Amino acid sequence: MGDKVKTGMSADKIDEAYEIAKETYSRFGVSTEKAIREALAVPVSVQCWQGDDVVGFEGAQSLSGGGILTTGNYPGRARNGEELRADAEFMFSLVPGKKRFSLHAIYAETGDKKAGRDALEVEHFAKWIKWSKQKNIPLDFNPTIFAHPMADSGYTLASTNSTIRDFWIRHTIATRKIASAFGANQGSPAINNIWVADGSKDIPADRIGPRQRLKDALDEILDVKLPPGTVTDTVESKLFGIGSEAYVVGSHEFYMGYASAKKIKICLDTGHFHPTETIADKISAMLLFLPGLLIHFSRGIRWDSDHVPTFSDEMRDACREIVRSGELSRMDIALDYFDASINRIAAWTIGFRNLRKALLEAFLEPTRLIAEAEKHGRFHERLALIEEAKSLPFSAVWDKLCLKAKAPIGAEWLTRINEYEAQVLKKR
Ligand code: RNT
Ligand code: ZN
Repeated sequence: MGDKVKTGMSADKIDEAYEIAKETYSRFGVSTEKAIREALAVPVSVQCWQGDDVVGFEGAQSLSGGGILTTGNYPGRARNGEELRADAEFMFSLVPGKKRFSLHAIYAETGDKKAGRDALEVEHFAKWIKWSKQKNIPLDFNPTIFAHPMADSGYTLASTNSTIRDFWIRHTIATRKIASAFGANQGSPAINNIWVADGSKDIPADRIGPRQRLKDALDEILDVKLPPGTVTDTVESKLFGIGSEAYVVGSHEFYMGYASAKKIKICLDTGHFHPTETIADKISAMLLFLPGLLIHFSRGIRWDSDHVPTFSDEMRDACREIVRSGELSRMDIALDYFDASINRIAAWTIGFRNLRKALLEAFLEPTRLIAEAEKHGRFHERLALIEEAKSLPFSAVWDKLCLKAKAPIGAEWLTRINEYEAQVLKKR
């Protein structure tokens, strides 16, 4: 590494800057104390798959299929449960606020015996459950309906082949049961997020048939009754994937209809829409018709490329809408990306810290004053306040949040990453 980032700003200095910021915000009617408390309390579910490039523990060497792709071969990929848990634990020490951890079915640890995806049981996740208890980090879950011979045709739950369709129905029911066991164990429901890559590379003749089959399969899966309050079912739409450029069965409109009819939550992934389409404005519209939303924060560059999300207008707008809606309790916030070309723990940390920052910024917005101006038709005031808010001393409050949460201040965490890289990752 070249010049080191100067670290170790003293707590005194942070407090000094914070006191000034606190006063500035209070002139806009905002309590920084409350904003810090609220921002830290929002659980952020971290995707385990950034740690190993979505490979999993079934013996695969790389991710294949499903219309998603990791590129890069930065050294240090976690190769088993022990390494992935150790890396995640280290990452958790670098990021402030409440955490959850999201697993995929391919992260089952079945020991010497192989278990088919349709035969997975909660015992295959015993190590994860034990770890989650020890660390007090609740788990979320995902069926893995890709990277498998039964997914090679490009169709799974929407397949015309009933052997294939039934296999994935059994798999997804199994994952709901596992998620439900997580939920019963941890005192908060575990999400089971259903995403299927089904679709067609080129223009299909039949668009409605696969959608009918997907609907029927989902009904079969979701009609299995599980103990109430243990699992949150979500369905994730997509616009296109690699190999499904022309048609995706589980499109936004499909799931919008399905989820509102079925009264389940939808997952909005920021990378799953047209390149200029963002999700912020969808939140309030969808909340009126659905029990809630799961957000996957990702970053597409030109396509759904799953880069590390930056502290972008897109992310900040979405967080503002999440907070402004006053419906946080109906929302689940998660990260979903996988970059194999950079230090994976840094990738996790950057995305997480950005998201926590954007949440803090949303809680710090002088929303009351802005809404007041709007109510009275004083739109120049509304615009002026929105613009003023952008240059309030946000970073002083962010530093204070990190201090409170005992997370590294500023870029201090980079030094720790470099040490971990030298001591652990490079030796793999
Ligand atoms: C893929 C979806 C999905 C996956 C994970 C690995 O485009 O976003 O959420 O990223 O299931
Ligand atoms: Zn996603």
